[in-house]
Amino acid sequence: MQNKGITFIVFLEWIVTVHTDSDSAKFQRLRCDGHSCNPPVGNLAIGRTPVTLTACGQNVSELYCFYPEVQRTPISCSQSQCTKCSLNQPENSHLPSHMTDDVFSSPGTWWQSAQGVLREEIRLDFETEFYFTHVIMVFRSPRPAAMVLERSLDHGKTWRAYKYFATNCTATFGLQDDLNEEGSLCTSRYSDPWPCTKGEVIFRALNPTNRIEDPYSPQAQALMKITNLRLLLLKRQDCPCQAASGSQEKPQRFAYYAIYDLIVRGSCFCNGHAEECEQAGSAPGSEAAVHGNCVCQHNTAGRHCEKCAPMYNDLPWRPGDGKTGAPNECRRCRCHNHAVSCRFDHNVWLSSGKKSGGVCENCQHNTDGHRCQRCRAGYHRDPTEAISSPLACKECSCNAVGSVNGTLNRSWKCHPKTGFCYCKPGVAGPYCHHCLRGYWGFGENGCRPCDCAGDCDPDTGECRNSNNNEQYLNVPIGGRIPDIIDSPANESEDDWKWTSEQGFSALRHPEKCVCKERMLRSITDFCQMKYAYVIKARILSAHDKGTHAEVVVKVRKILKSGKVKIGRNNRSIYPESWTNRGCTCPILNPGNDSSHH
Ligand SMILES: *[C@@H]1O[C@H](CO)[C@@H](O)[C@H](O)[C@H]1NC(C)=O
Ligand SMILES: *[C@@H]1O[C@H](CO)[C@@H](O)[C@H](O)[C@H]1NC(C)=O
Ligand SMILES: *[C@@H]1O[C@H](CO)[C@@H](O)[C@H](O)[C@H]1NC(C)=O
Ligand SMILES: *[C@@H]1O[C@H](CO)[C@@H](O)[C@H](O)[C@H]1NC(C)=O
Ligand SMILES: *[C@@H]1O[C@H](CO)[C@@H](O)[C@H](O)[C@H]1NC(C)=O
Ligand SMILES: *[C@@H]1O[C@H](CO)[C@@H](O)[C@H](O)[C@H]1NC(C)=O
Ligand SMILES: *[C@@H]1O[C@H](CO)[C@@H](O)[C@H](O)[C@H]1NC(C)=O
Ligand SMILES: [Ca+2]
Repeated sequence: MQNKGITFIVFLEWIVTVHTDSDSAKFQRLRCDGHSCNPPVGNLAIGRTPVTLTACGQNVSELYCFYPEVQRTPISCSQSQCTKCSLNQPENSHLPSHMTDDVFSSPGTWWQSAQGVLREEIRLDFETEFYFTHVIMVFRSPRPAAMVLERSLDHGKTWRAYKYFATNCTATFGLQDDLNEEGSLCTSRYSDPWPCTKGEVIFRALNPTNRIEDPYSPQAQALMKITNLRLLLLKRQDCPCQAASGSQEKPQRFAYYAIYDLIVRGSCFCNGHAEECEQAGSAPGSEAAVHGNCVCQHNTAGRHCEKCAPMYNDLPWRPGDGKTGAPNECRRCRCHNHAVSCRFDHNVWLSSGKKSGGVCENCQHNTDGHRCQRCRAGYHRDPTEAISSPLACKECSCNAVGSVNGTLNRSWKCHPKTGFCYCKPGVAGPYCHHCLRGYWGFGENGCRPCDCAGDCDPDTGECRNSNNNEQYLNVPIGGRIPDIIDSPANESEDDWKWTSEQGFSALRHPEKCVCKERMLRSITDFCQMKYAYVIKARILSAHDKGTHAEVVVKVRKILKSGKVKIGRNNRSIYPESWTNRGCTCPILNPGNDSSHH
């Protein structure tokens, strides 16, 4: 009584759930929400026609005989009956499709082989992979004395046996009988000639001897995934009544295989990422059929949700965990609205400490990088636009005469973050369009240093004496050799917003300039470069003049000399411009012996 009550409640619940849910897609999503999920199990054979080698009456109509009643005891054999079969007469045809029609709406239909066949084959081909759980067959003829149930995972190229069936496993297949040895590949359980009709054969892919906890684990898949199922009928056997009753009919008229029903239970295969499937390609359109194309959830894609959706490859794909219920969803890549797909890159994944492996594909809007997080060469961030804006990157606008390509990356026209151009020697300004203070003669080779300690006319080079009372800042002794480093883009920050045409001094605006140390190499390296002057000098002092530095040195050795004669005495020098990236920085370690150009 108690049990019946529970069954009734469960049934009622099911009815209520199904009927109150108007939006089935929403319902599906809820079921999959935060959980691994899978489509319901159904009869895979419905709507799919098995292939057999023969059918009764395929050429000419055949007369055949049978025992009509289910025989439980050998003593009570009924009288055999005889009738004819013909494929040309619908009422007398017994087609392969009669095995898989609906047991309830079309009861009592069956497939029958041609008479006298020794070997038959019943094959069920699926358009894609399915998860097979068990098969039930109901024979009309006596069950075969020997047969094999096989499956293929490669659309019929190779086959593996699920189970051997024989009246005597050792004699027929050389295998142990699973009645004697649990888990054996062969059984005699379903090979008895009794009953002579309506004898069943049942096989389960998952039985108590091969327990599997996670139905999506590789072992479970190896066992349950199929693209084809076939039954090889290898040996007929007669109904014992034939001999017992001394039938008058020719034995040949009983010599065939016949099957009422072939029920293949299983489900669409979705790796734990779908609750619903739809028709796959040329597959059967029947409403009752189990369809093969998963309606993927958890940001997965593919017929079997076997990969992540195009924009969701930040983590490696994994199947849902049927044991713990973990959905193992695919995670969206961060591409800042500049890409529609990403791929998973194992090296990126490893270098991120297994946190993120997504690499955006085909970054649009002149962006670049794994996450489309920076501007591509020739473009720079527009600080007034958000990184996710299509206008986030602006084309570099550099003076063609005064600028060169980047030094850190030859393909850069301007700094990708600031937009500052890379200037030729002696040239300054964010677009490299004028001479640095203390330099003159803007042209193809940049600007030349003034032939005087102070400033000079930028066009004529004529010295000015107006800088005598200018304030000098002392460069700290032992300071680091500064440069702008190519810091990783930080798209969350609108850094460096200055608009001034002036470059900035690292001393006066330490927050605007990022500096890094750079070792000066051997003096002979400088001699091989294109520099006009190479001297070895002792630095006496250095002064920050805002746009450039003035360094007073004692010249010790002249290795290469240009137009202007350099004596071995105290002298002011003006190192090459560093304003080309927005900052000017002293480059020497004052007080130390250094080489300089
Ligand atoms: C039916 O006819 C085909 C060719 O016409 C022949 O190969 C086949 O053996 C015949 N089958 C039977 C059961 O007679
Ligand atoms: C099965 O066949 C083997 C050898 O052919 C025989 O020894 C054995 O007795 C048979 N078993 C049964 C149950 O008939
Ligand atoms: C230079 O930049 C381009 C584009 O931003 C990049 O593909 C390339 O790898 C960079 N080269 C080096 C040496 O950093
Ligand atoms: C500067 O960059 C452009 C475009 O990338 C390239 O064609 C040119 O050869 C580069 N020049 C130098 C000197 O590297
Ligand atoms: C990026 O900027 C934010 C906000 O200023 C800061 O918290 C974060 O540490 C920065 N990240 C990097 C890699 O510099
Ligand atoms: C060079 O400068 C040093 C330090 O300022 C000074 O002691 C020295 O006399 C100067 N020598 C010449 C030749 O001016
Ligand atoms: C000169 O520079 C070298 C290398 O950086 C350093 O080891 C040495 O101490 C410096 N000498 C003086 C006098 O600062
Ligand atoms: Ca049937």
